[in-house]
Amino acid sequence: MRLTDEQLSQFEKNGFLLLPQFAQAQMCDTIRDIALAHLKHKVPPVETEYEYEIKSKEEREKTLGTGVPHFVKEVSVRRLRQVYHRDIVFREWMEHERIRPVLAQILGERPVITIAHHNSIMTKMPHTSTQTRWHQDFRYWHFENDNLVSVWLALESENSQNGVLEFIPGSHRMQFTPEQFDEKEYFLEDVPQNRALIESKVSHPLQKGDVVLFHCKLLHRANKNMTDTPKISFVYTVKGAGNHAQEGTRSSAYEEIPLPLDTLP
Ligand SMILES: O=C(O)CCC(=O)C(=O)O
Repeated sequence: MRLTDEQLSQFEKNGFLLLPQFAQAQMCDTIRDIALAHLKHKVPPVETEYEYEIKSKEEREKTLGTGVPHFVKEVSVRRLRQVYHRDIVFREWMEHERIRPVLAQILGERPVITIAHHNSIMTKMPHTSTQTRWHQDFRYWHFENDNLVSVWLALESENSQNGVLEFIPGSHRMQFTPEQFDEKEYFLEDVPQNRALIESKVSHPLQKGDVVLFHCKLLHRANKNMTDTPKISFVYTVKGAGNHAQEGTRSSAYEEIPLPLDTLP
């Protein structure tokens, strides 16, 4: 598949692009079944609600990806990390021939999967999940430039009740000051200039098989899950091949997987 010029302009302008009914339902069901088994057994590496909500940014960077922390049995898993190596079904989706040309077009160069960051099954569990506050993924990552895009795949319905993603269109191209963020790099909701911007937020309910591409600087958030059913999604990030991770940072600490370049972007 190739994106139209209009779709590329939409991504450039808004910082995200919805691709309805992009992935086959059967593949989504298989991914979900495998993910549920890994979640049930808390197969490491995982991120827990505890790590996400309580710990400081520095503490979180230290524990992520190192295995199961001692407290993990009692707390809810928020995400399964490093899913590329967990199962061939996960790998096949990330390398799928339908998505590869789209990613090359969006990035304008050869796409490379980063294992260091979003390479995850993301959950919102009933009763235990928390909201994800407004943030830009790029603030937590360390790359030479911002040519990175995340690929979100809905494995079932996602809506305002179970924590669908919300975006601030165009925020990936805006300049912000440090005062607009708290010490954990969340975009403050009680600063007047932020409040005005947050009013422009949008969200699109998703169905199984829908894909959302979003830029690494786009401000986004998600509510907690207020239903009785887990919400499970797949998210992974690709970068342009010419965009290198900074040495000595977590972004450079994991393998990268270049995708085949089928046609010139
Ligand atoms: O909690 C969610 O579903 C949103 C995930 C997210 O924003 C992120 O992982 O960057």
